[in-house]
Amino acid sequence: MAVVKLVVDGRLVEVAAGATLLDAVRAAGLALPTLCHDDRLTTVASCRTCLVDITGRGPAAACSTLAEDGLRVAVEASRALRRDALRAIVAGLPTRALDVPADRSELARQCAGYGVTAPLGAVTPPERGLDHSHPYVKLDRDLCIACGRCVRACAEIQGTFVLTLTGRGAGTVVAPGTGGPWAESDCVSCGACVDTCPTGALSEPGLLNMLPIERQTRTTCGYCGVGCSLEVSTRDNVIMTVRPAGEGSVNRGHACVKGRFAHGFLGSTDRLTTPLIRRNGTLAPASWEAATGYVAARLAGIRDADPGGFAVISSARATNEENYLAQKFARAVMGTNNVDNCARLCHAPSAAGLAATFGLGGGTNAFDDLDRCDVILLVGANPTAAHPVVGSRIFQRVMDGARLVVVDPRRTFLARHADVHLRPRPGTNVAVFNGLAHVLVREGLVDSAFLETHTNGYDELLGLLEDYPPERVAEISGVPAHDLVRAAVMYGRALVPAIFYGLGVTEHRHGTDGVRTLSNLALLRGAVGPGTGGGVNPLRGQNNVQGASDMGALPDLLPGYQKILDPAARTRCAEAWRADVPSRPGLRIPQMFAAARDGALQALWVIGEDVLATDPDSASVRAALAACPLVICNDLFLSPTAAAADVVFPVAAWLEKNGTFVNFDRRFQRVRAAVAPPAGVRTDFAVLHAVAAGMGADLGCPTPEEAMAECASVAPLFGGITHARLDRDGPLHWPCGSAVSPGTPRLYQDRFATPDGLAHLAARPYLPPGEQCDAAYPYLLVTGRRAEHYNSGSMTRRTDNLVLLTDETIDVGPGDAAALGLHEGDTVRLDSRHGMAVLRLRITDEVEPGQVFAGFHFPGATVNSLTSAVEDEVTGCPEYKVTAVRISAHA
Ligand SMILES: Nc1nc2c(c(=O)[nH]1)N[C@H]1C(S)=C(S)[C@@H](COP(=O)(O)OP(=O)(O)OC[C@H]3O[C@@H](n4cnc5c(=O)[nH]c(N)nc54)[C@H](O)[C@@H]3O)O[C@H]1N2
Ligand SMILES: Nc1nc2c(c(=O)[nH]1)N[C@H]1C(S)=C(S)[C@@H](COP(=O)(O)OP(=O)(O)OC[C@H]3O[C@@H](n4cnc5c(=O)[nH]c(N)nc54)[C@H](O)[C@@H]3O)O[C@H]1N2
Ligand code: SF4
Ligand code: SF4
Ligand SMILES: [Mo]
Repeated sequence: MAVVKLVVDGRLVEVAAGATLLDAVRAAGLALPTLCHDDRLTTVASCRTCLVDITGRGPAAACSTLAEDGLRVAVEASRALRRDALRAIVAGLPTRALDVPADRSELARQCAGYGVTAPLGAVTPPERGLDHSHPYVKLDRDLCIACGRCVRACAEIQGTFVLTLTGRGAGTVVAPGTGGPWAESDCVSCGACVDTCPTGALSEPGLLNMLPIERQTRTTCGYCGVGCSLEVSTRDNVIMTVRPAGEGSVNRGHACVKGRFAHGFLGSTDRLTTPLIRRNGTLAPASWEAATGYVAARLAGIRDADPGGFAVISSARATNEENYLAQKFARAVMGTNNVDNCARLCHAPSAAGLAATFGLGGGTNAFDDLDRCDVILLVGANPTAAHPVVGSRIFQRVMDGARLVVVDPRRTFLARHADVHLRPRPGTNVAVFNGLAHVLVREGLVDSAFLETHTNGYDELLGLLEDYPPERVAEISGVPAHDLVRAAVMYGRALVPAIFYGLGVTEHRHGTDGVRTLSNLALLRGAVGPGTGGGVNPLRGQNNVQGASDMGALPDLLPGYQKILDPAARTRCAEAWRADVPSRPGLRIPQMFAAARDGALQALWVIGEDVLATDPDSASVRAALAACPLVICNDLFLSPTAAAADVVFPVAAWLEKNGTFVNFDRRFQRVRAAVAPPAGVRTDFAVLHAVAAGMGADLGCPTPEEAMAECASVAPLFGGITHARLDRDGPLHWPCGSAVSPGTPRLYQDRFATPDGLAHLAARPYLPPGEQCDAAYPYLLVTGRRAEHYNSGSMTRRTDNLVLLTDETIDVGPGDAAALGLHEGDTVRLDSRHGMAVLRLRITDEVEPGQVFAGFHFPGATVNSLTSAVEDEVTGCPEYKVTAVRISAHA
């Protein structure tokens, strides 16, 4: 790379060609005020606070002047230039601008450094007032210096284009482009504008924000699988702000409304703070000793009589260390493999499908590989709502010229910006993927050398693909043949194509076939592993769903995906645990419920999953809980599931505990307690230990750090992962087999991880979904996510996110609504073959005629009483995406 040499305050510095004087000044170890500049944003050079003196040329704005060979730049000697610029800015502001705590205002900080004070006898400028309409983003117009950073952050980081600068001259101020109050704009509450604001004109609510920060804790977001690094500021054990961490983090200084703002649930008045035991039919407070003692005694009886009578659903919301302990409790203390986690409801087909195709059950590439991609194939995922930081990055890539193909029955935000949008009838993915593969072959867009060297199964696949010409695929899926061809050619001709996908692929009767036939496309194109492409990347859901599975909270797999049927793996664990490891695979979540209904399950421990709200066909789940003699539930709140339990343990949330999570691109990251849990509340980790101790068993590893170390000792995939290393070096991608391994952001660079080193193409035919519409149930209901709320909503509904979205709606197209004689806002009743729900009608063109969409974030709306028990034939993942319903006005 070409370098430029120049002199800064007498020191010779070298910077890359194209660097600015600001870069050169920083390279010399010096700093400048940069009030209108943010490295992530377009440069405007309007504030003049970064002026430096170039010998022979005079003053120049460092942020916008290119470094050139031989320049001599004076920084110290030019302080007066910058002080004058700061003075000019301060002169136009009310004096309180300098009272904003320095840790929240770059202006206050720089003025302190340059000795700039509020001018004596300053005339307070005319007041422009506040906009406090929005629950999370507060605007004090009088502190606005019209630097425009917020406007650019909203456009260039978030991609929402809400803001603009209005007015003239000194009266210029930021405002939502719509002109009305902030709350009525399209703002998605990502916080990017607040984070970049250099004066505190934009801030978050809370009186504490008038005070300096007391403590900062770097942790990992506990909502979705992106795993954003967050910097949590606290005072007196209360959270002041949560801000995204910058360089080096997966989120690169961005976050979303959940991780950034939705922490108010921690202090919710209905937080559980004491264990509960059911006595005479009602849950009554009990001491920790009584509750753990009671559970230990009951479980000891089951262990001695019939270990298979116990099952545990471990939590993808909890840490790796807690999941490790939960599966160890099931196996080593209770003697059963009946342990599972919500990956079953979500990406179990990804784990199974990706492992069968490539060898390992995780996504193939690091998220950063997106930067190299020229074509993105986004399938059955709505990251704008569900993984907002990913949604923004994909959108920014598209604005930078990458092509986008979206496969989704709904017209999502990214679908509106796609080059091609394929809208298959829900449940017909396999036909569409086979159709795309057919076109790749027909158009000669396959990488024959890659197929020859790195795959098997090609001939069989070719035979199958003959049955999937675009015209036939159009009949099955409703996707026009010419659109299918355009999409295939776009993907096929890309230099670096990447596939990102979500639950629209997995939550189907043939979800694993969907993952496998989608993976075929990357293989045909040689765009994964030893090829050059962006691979196949599931947008895994929960903060730690990857980790819960990695830790072996699965009925057939030990930590690190070692098969329970493998005697060597069992021996390795048995030696570390000093206990036998049962050899018979255990029950999956749906099988646990079935066993309960059959009277075969004596105790079910549900750690952090609201099965009554989020598992399908709620009526049958309720029957299972009712039939099970002992239901134990760990939760923060009295969720519907906790309310139906016999013992409830009140537990700590992610902001209150220590450990690690694994995010969607296989990154181990540290979780650190920012605040202490409320009095009376313990961690899942402590609860598991206490119950084991009550049974006379020792789970070992008394701290999360030791649990991770023990896991590393039994699971070769994670052999090099320790808390100490994560603290020192930052995140590590698995596989990371030893203390010297740097981790593996991109999998399969030499060969695939299957026994023969080859990737296995899958010849899987299209088979119809489990649910079908008929005259009695004519509409097809798809369920999925809303940006403002998270799964059961237990946390987000206890924050001001509830102001942003107050209830659940059923989304219906304008034509269907008219045909039904229904209007926006009407209360409507949905009936399926399994149950009924009552929702408010929202009319939108996002859904196709004949299809309707609902979230499932408000348990009171009982959306999951509608969904069926149909499941993926390989993994048991529910068919949440296809339910036949009838719609009528609510009486
Ligand atoms: N705000 C928010 N974020 C979340 C969550 C949340 O509840 N709220 N939950 C987290 C969790 S646990 C998960 S797993 C992820 C899920 O993240 P996503 O997978 O993005 O979530 P969904 O909205 O369930 O489904 C994605 C899309 O699949 C489409 N789809 C439905 N059927 C089909 C089909 O047959 N074919 C195709 N191609 N597409 C189809 C739907 O229209 C929908 O737009 O989100 C995580 N992030
Ligand atoms: N109709 C429909 N239903 C779905 C889906 C769909 O697309 N459509 N998606 C499915 C998917 S992908 C998923 S992942 C599931 C998610 O379903 P759940 O896992 O049930 O949902 P959550 O709300 O994430 O969390 C469950 C509970 O964990 C508690 N909790 C949070 N943190 C902790 C913790 O650290 N420890 C403990 N012990 N508890 C904690 C919360 O308060 C909450 O009550 O929903 C599934 N349900
Ligand atoms: S919070 Fe995000 S979406 Fe809203 S105005 Fe600020 S940058 Fe834009
Ligand atoms: S994108 Fe996901 S991980 Fe990042 S802040 Fe939002 S919820 Fe948290
Ligand atoms: Mo999920």
